[in-house]
Amino acid sequence: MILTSLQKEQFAENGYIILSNVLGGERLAKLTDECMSAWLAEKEAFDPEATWLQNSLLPDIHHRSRLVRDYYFDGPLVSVAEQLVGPNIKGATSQLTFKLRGNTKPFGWHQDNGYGHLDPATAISTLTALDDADVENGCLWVLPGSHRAGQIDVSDRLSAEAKAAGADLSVKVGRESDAIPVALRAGDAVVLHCHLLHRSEGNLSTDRDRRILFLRYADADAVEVYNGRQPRLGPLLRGETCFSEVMAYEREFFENDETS
Ligand SMILES: O=C(O)CCC(=O)C(=O)O
Repeated sequence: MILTSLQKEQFAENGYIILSNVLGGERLAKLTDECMSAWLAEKEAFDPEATWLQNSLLPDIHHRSRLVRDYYFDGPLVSVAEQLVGPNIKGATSQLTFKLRGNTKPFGWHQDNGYGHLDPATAISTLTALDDADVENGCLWVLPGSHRAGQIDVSDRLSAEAKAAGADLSVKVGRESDAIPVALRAGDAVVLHCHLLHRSEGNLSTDRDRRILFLRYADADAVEVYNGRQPRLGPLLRGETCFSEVMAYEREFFENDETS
């Protein structure tokens, strides 16, 4: 997928772009089915007392779905990452963020580089909609241009205990009225700069789920600032890396991929 110069300018200016029809047809339907099966096998029903991690997140979905793995490792978003991040790319996160009907909990304003501070701060998050998403069923809201202010310090909330308890790293924003909802059709994706402030409301629809496949891509040499600057481990997808542990990471998926 080749970005136009306008799309690259919009990404630089606003901190996000929307890509239409990244996935579609039978491929989208089958991938959604694989994700839903993984979700139902592992997750409990929504509990208003539970954390976001418990209610709304299933990590490492590429370990559980062959179609997600293909899309994460070699789909159109990898080429988008090369154009926005650079020639050396690793996968930094794969997860489902599902707000099924009845999951009414919002997720406050945050930067993805707050939850996982990587250096260089060039990582992108891609959120592919598996359902149509709009204000009623809990689509994302963004604060255009907010990425240009850089990293917000949330390090006081980053202890291991706080993280294990699903720390809330949300922040207050000054110009909430500038926020805009990002409505997506199923198969569209929104790409976020790692400093862009975004949030979502709960799913207030009674008959529509809001399922997102969340994939994060980073420079292949990116390190975890919150973790003694250890290299972020993730599959090397394009180019090269100076870290042998990244080079070796999940090689089994490339060399002998028989799981489904
Ligand atoms: O899925 C959502 O509603 C919000 C997800 C999100 O913003 C994130 O995971 O960074």
